[in-house]
Amino acid sequence: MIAAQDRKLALWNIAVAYIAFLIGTLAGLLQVFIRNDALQLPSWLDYYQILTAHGVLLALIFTTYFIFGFFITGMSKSLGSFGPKVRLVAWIGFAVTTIGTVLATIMIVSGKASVLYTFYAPLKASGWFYVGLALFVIGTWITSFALVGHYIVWRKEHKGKLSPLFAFMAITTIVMWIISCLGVVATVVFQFIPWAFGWVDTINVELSRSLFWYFGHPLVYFWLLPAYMAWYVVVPKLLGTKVFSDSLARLAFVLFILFSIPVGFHHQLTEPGISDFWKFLQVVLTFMVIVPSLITAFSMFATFEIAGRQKGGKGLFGWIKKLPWKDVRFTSIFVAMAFFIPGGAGGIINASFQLNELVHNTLWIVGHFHITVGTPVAMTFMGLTFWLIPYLTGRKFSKSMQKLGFIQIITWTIGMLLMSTSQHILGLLGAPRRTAYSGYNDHPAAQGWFEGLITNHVTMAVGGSILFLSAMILIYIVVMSMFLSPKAVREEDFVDFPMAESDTEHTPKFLENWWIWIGIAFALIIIAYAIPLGAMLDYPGSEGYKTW
Ligand code: HAS
Repeated sequence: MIAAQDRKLALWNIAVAYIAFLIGTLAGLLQVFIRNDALQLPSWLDYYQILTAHGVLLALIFTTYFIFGFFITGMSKSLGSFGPKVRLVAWIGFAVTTIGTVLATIMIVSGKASVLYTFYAPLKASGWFYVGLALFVIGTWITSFALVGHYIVWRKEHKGKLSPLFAFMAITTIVMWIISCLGVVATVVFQFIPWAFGWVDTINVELSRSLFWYFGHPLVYFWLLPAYMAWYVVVPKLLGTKVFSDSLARLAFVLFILFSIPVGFHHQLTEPGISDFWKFLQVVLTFMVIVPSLITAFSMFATFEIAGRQKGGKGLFGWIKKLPWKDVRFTSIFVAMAFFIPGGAGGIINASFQLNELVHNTLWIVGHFHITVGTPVAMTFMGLTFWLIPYLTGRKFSKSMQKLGFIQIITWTIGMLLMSTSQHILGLLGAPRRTAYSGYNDHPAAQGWFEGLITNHVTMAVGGSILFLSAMILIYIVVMSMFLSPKAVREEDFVDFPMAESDTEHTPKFLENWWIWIGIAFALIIIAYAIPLGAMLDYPGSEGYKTW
């Protein structure tokens, strides 16, 4: 069990994550009904307001707080309890992040920032929304520095040793996060804030979008890597085996530092302000960032097979039956992984220069992010929640909770299959994304989007409603595990942090030489970005628009 003060810190982070989850999923439910033309909002509430709340609260706030709750617990478990200074800095980080979150949320709720989570210029929100965003990012940096400080102390005390795999992976994710946030901080502080407060008249749109996507793509790996940490470190323990290969796991993570950042242009392939050469280069680098995910898929299959065979599984596939299907902590994560097979394939389609033309501004992309961040990541976090909160509160995770956990992941799976499949197909049929109403005054092309079983906005709404039901079951489990479930008293009732052993005997030491990886990462960033961003500095600016 980790120190009580560290548990408190982690629990506060997880609590804020789930408050954001609750409001964010409610916004999601309203959205699918509006897009289905089944709901008219009152005049004081705007579709884009809800869409912004949904994106910001789920994609940014829920994920970030949950990730830090998980990191704090795992770092304290694997490296030992935090010292008083580390704890203080982590609390300051939490406070600054939360001030930023509250400020940005107030601006969204009061209708002053309906600019979606990508806040593309020249849409112009209240300056305080951008101040909130800046504080949010700076707060996460402060918490990150606390965790890095804890890691540095450990390394000084264990000279020449490789750090535990969990800590290594957390630091890799943090390094990637800090480097990538430089882009969003630059655009928010130097472009958006002066413009939104009226200190300058115009904003350089192409530059702001490029700086956003310099951050926006590694952002998706900031969500994914903690899920991968669970796959590499937690899953083998649940299967009763070791990490398949410590070196391969570390290699996959450092490849994310190198290749996750210089690829942001693949979100801007349809924009005229960037020349084809730079788009092509970044598309090639995008295909490099697929490699560590393929390494992860390989490692997972190997882990499953080894564990199944150790338990007596015979023949080509006999080991599958030996996996612990009745353990919701495992099954939830397995389903999450399975979703990432089509999710990743969709990403490869998006990144293919020509195919992107077909899917870019359509519901296909919405389908893509629901089967990447919305399931592989979110469902892994759900699988972690089932034991992480009881571990931190010292409460039981009873058999009835386990059953409820199964109902929750089954409903999430069904809801997501219905919703994301119809989103993908509707996207191919031309249904746009980021739009409030999809009926288009009964235009024949739009009417087709209300026909067919899967190619139908109604299917999407049914899926969305099932997802909302699932989210409420999860909230019930969270509240029970935080406050109401009976305290564990007997030894066997205590829920532990499942952290698998990892053999570092053959792991090359250079994998933990950060200067090599940070150095190469910056070299790649300069190659991919210096010239095109430099050219953008001369682009004319635009006035702001408030379209809502
Ligand atoms: Fe993406 C757009 C390309 C991964 C999220 N992406 C988005 C947006 C979001 C997002 C939110 O190139 C929308 C942004 C917006 O608002 O405009 N994406 C990729 C590529 C990958 C990728 C190449 N995306 C993700 C992940 C996300 C995420 C991860 C969130 C967590 N994406 C794009 C592109 C766009 C884009 C373009 C812009 C589109 C546009 O035009 O706007 C790759 O990282 C994917 C690699 C993954 C794999 C899969 C490996 C499979 C594994 C599972 C193994 C399973 C096991 C279980 C072991 C190669 C590891 C076995 C079970 C059985 C049942 C057999």
